[in-house]
Amino acid sequence: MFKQLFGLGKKGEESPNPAQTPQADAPQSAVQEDATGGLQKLKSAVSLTGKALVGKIVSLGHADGRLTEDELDEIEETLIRADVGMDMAIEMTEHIRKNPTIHSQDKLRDFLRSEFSGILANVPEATRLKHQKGKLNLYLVVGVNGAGKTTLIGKLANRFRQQGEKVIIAAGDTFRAAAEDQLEVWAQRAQVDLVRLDKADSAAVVFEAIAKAKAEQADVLIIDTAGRLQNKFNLMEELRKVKKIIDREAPADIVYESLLVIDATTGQNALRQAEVFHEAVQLTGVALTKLDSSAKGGIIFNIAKQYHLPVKLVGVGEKIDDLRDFDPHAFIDALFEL
Ligand SMILES: Nc1nc2c(ncn2[C@@H]2O[C@H](COP(=O)(O)OP(=O)(O)OP(=O)(O)O)[C@@H](O)[C@H]2O)c(=O)[nH]1
Ligand SMILES: [Mg+2]
Repeated sequence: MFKQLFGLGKKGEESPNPAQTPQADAPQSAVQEDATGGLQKLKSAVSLTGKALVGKIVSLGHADGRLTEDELDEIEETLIRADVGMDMAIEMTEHIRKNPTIHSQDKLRDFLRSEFSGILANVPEATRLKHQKGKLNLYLVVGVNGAGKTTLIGKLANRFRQQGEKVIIAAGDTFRAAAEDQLEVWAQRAQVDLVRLDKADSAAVVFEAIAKAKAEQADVLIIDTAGRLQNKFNLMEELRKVKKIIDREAPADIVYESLLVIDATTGQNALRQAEVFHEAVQLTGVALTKLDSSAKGGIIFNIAKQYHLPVKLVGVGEKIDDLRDFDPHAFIDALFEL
């Protein structure tokens, strides 16, 4: 089911030259292949989780004989710490406890690999970010403050612009004074158009942005939103309004995604927000950021198992090229490559 490899953006430093022209022969798909530098970056991002999760558990395996109760407890704790979720941690440890034939290092590794692969294979939707040439591709980006929304938008905008697409980003976070300026910096870096309206609410910004996207036949519109308002109720009300404007104003045949941005370093806590956001905007997927600085990448299994939401994008650094499409196989390979 999951055939594609991580689609890798071009590897390199942030573009130092804003006047750089887009590559005329860039691939048309949302996914770019680059099997060298890009994959290396992913591997090093996943390696923190790999060592803390797979490395730790496998190291407890025995050449012969059974795991002790203390060692089994340590396996359970390791799974919990990596944020795979309490239920999964208990279930997996129980399975290991009952099956002494898998208490060797090799067998433990095989068991973990097949469990983790199975969980990701069960996510119902394809993991690839939806994208279609010739249509308006609209991405609404939501998540708690500091999760990495604005950065993700900059990276994504840059990727599509490099592929020769017309991209507009909309400063829908009108609550925090500096938010629009921050998005403006990203618009310049990515060399894309920005819609910002000072002293307006986000629904008005989104209205304007959709009107511009239609008038200019844009290929991509990405909408930034606030991570915090006066309170959670107001935030969700605002997001609902934004969603209503999209439903009303966008062309009927748009390609649409509502992406929840989750900070991999805060793991489990951020995940609890998923339901609230889902209720407001009907999420279609997750972008997991800061994988490069987290040993809690096990959250990916938790998201898949509990929320049945596909992880579509992974942030592996702060730079403009540090974005990867999520591919379960490549993620598992990286996780087990120690
Ligand atoms: N290491 C690392 N840092 C990241 C990544 N993505 C974002 N960041 C950093 O996380 C911090 C917060 O990112 P923002 O994009 O401002 O987050 P936000 O969700 O827009 O925050 P609010 O606007 O406050 O709601 C910044 O310092 C980013 O550089 C990533 O993939 N890896
Ligand atoms: Mg922001």
